[in-house]
Amino acid sequence: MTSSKQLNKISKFLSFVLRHKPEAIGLTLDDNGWVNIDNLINKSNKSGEVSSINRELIQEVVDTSDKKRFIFSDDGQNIRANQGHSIQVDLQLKPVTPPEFLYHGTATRFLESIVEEGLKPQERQHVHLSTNIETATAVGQRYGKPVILTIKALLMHKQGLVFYRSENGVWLTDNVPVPFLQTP
Ligand code: HQG
Repeated sequence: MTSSKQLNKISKFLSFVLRHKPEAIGLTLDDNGWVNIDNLINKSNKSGEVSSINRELIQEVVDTSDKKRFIFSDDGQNIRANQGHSIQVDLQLKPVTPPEFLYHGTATRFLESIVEEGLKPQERQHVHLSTNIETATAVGQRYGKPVILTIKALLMHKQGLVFYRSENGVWLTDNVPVPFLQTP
């Protein structure tokens, strides 16, 4: 068994490469965010950023990922991140109707700006929202004292704003204008 610390390190490395900077190890993602697994393994091992990655380890990371961050293609040859990209990829997600409310966890220090300009995707392709407050709290905690914003998602949808849900259940939208935000 690989230690959870080791798996976490590989997971973070895969997030970095598959969401943000494939070129850091000489990789290119295809238009839909996929990369060939053998190529990923070769380039990762040459990079010296992680020690001896192999298919079994990647499988273990995928299987144990609490948020199901990665997915294999049907033929098992390729892998991609399910969401969270800062680089331009087309995940071919279909618009879906959201529940009445969704949640976004952020840090209190961002609130002033958020209530003025709404939620923006910042470096990523979308604003990330969740159906549950626990997940939102954990996300917000990464940046400081967490605060949970309630998003009037169904109302946004009714007014023509589009929502997607990633393979791993994260809700995505382009931005959340101020009128649809509720602070605690
Ligand atoms: C904030 C995790 C000031 C926003 C989670 C957030 C997620 C503003 C930060 C995924 C703002 C961006 C994404 C505005 C937004 N003014 N601050 N107008 N609009 N912000 O990391 O949502 O564990 O890009 O509130 O599960 O925190 O990494 O987004 O605090 O799905 O797999 O700007 O990351 O997944 O931060 O997290 P991020 P996020 P993983």
